[in-house]
Amino acid sequence: MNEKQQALLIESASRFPPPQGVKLSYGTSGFRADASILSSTVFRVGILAALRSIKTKSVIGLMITASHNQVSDNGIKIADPTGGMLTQDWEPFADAIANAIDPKDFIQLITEFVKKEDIPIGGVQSAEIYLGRDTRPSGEVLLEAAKQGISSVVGAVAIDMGILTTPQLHWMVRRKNMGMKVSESSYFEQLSNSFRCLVDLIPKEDTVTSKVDEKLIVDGSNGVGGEKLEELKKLVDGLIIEVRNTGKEGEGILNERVGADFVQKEKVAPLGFSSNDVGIRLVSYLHVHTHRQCVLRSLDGDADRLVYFHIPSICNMKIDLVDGDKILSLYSLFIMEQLRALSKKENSGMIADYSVKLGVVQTAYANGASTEYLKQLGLDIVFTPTGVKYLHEKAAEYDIGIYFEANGHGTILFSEHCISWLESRTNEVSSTSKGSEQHKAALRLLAISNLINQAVGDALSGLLLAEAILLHKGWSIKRWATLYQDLPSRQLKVKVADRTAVTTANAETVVVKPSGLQEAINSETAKFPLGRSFIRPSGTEDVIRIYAEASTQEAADTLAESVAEHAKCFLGLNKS
Ligand code: 16G
Ligand code: MG
Repeated sequence: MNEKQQALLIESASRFPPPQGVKLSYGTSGFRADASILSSTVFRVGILAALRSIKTKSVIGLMITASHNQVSDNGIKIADPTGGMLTQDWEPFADAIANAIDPKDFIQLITEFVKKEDIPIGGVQSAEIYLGRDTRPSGEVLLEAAKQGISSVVGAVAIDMGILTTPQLHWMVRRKNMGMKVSESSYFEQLSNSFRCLVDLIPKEDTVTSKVDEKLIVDGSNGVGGEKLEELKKLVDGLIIEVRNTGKEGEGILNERVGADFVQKEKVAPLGFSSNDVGIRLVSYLHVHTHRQCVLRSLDGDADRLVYFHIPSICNMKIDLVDGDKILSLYSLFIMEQLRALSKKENSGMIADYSVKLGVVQTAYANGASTEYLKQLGLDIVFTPTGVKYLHEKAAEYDIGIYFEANGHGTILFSEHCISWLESRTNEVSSTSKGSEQHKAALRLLAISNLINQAVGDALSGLLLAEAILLHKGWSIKRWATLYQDLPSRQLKVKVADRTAVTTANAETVVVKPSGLQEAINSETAKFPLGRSFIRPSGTEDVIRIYAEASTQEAADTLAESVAEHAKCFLGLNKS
C-alpha cells in the first residue's frame, strides 16, 4: 500500500471511530446491531467491498438492512460478484476490521490482508460498488458512511441504487456482472414477463378453474417489500394484489407484529388482518360465485422471505402456516412434472438427450414430514447448516437445485449448462413439435429460471412462481396444504453468555460440544414416536436454539423442554 492510500484511510477512519465495548460478528447474514452504533462498521465494510471489487474485478453489492429486526436496528451485508453472499473466506477479515479499535491495528490489518490476497491498492485499479438500503430511517446516515468507506480506497466508486429489497440488489449485482444492463424497471419487467409466460402456458382446458378472480392479500411487513410490490403489481396481468402493511405514513411500524418472521414464529395473524380474512369467503370466477379459503401471504422486512397462511377461526386469530418447506414441495413437484414431460419421447422426434440432475436442499429445521414427502417423490435431498449461504452453495452443485429453509428463505438455481440445454430444446425443435408437451415443459422451465431470483431467495419472485403453479394446477391453499401433514414441532431458546460453548456437526444434527449432551438428547428422543430433536447456537443472537418434533404436539413440547433442560445442565446454567 502506498503512502497516499495509507493517508487517505487514516484520515477517513478518524471520522468513524468504532464503538467501545461492543464486539460485532459478520454472522449468518452480515453485521446487525442498533443503528446508532453502526456507522463505523458500515464505513469499514465499504472499504472491504472496495477491496473485494478490486480483487474480483467485478461489481460488488452492499445492502444496508436488518431484515426482520426491529426498526431501530440496522445492518450491512455484501453481495459477491455472482449475486450470492460474501465468500466465507473473507468473513474473518470482516470481523477483524469491524472490531479493530486502534487506528494502527486497523491499517495493519488492511496492509496484511491486501498483501496476503495480492490485492493491488493505491494505484490505477478501479472498483465499483452498488449500494442499496431498505426503508429504515437510519439508512441514509449509514449510506453516507458506506460511501465514505468506499471513497477511501483509491479508484473505488459507489453507485447508489436507492431504496431496494435485498434480493433486488443481489439480482442487480449478478446481472451487471453478466454484462447486462441494470435498472429497477428491468427487474420488474423480467418478473412480470416470465410470470405472464408461465400463465400463458397453462393448458387451456384448465382455464376455468385457473381464472379464479381472487385477490392476493399480502402483508408487506411495513417495509420495502410492500412498497415494491405496489409497483410490481401494476405490471402483473391476471392477478389482483392487495398489499397490507405497506409502511406508508401512519400505517404501522416495520416488523412490529407484522411480517413473515412474526407470522412463522408466533403462528398468529399479523396486524392489519381482521375477521374479514378468516376462514372461507365469497369470491367470483367468471360469472360464478363460490366460497374459497382466504389465502394470505407475508413478506419479511427486506423481502427475502415469504410464507403463506390461512386463519381458520376468529377466536384467537391463530394461523395455519404454509411455510418454506411447503413452498419447496410445491416447486419441486412442478419442476419434476416438467422434467418428466420433457423426457417423454413423442412423435415430434424431440428427445431429451440429457438427464437433468435435480436436487433439493433443506436444513435440520425442515419438518420431517416434508422430507418424507420429497423422498417419496424420488428426489435427492441434502442437508446443510442453517443460513442461506450454506444452502445456496449446495444447491449450486445441481443442474437444478431447489433450496428452502422452513422460515421462507429459498430459491431455485439453474446451471448455465441446463439453461443452454433448455434453450436448445426450445429453439431447435422442428415445426411439428412446437406446441408439444415437451416443448411447453422446456418453455415453462425456462420461464421459471427467468422468474425466480437466482442470486438469492426473493419473496416477490417466489410469490409469483407459487401463484403461477397454483393457477396451473387449479389448486387452493387447502389442496396445497394437504401435500403432507406437518409433524407437530416446538422451538425453544436458552439465553447464554457465550454461544460458542455449543458446537455441532452433520448439518447441526449432532452436538459435539459439550461432550455427552448428544447422548442425553438421544435418550430423550427415543422416548417419543417419530421423535427428533437438535440444538444449535444461533448465528444472530446470544441464544442456543432447541428444536423438537414428534407425533403429537404434547410430545413435541415435552421433548423440547427436556432437551432444553439437558442443555442448561451441560452448560452449567441451572441454579445450584
Ligand atoms: C439469518 C439467515 C437465515 C437463517 C437465520 C437463522 C440469511 C440471509 N439469513 O436470518 O438464513 O435462517 O439467520 O437465525 O442468511 P439464527 O441463527 O438466529 O437461528
Ligand atoms: Mg430477510
